Amino acid sequence: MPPVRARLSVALLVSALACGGGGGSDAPTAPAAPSTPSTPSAPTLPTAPAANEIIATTANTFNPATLTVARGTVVTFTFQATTHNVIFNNVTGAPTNISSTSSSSVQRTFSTAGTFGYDCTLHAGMRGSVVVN
Ligand SMILES: [Cu+2]
Repeated sequence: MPPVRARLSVALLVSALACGGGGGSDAPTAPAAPSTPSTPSAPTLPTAPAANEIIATTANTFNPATLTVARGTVVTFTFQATTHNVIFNNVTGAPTNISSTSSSSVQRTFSTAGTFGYDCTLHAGMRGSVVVN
């Protein structure tokens, strides 16, 4: 418990500050308007792929470009709003191609070990691969 004098000093200091250092006007200042919290907009891009998911993006890329999975894994190809297809290289064990689609998800099972490259034939250079161990 501090001595009474100490507490009194604090009280005097507070009142000195409250009167604004010997100022004149007592005009009340308008309180600051409460800031309106901005509502964060849900990001649409880029969307991080889930495990065993490849996203065909509106930026004409496959994300991830290379996905490595264990044999027997079901991979989900998720197509954003842009139309893409998935045409696998002609390699034994490659899954069935995915014809042009958008705003949907298509699953393919990779049952054979190997590297399975694929292209979207609608967009030059849009390609990826699935490495199956
Ligand atoms: Cu494409």
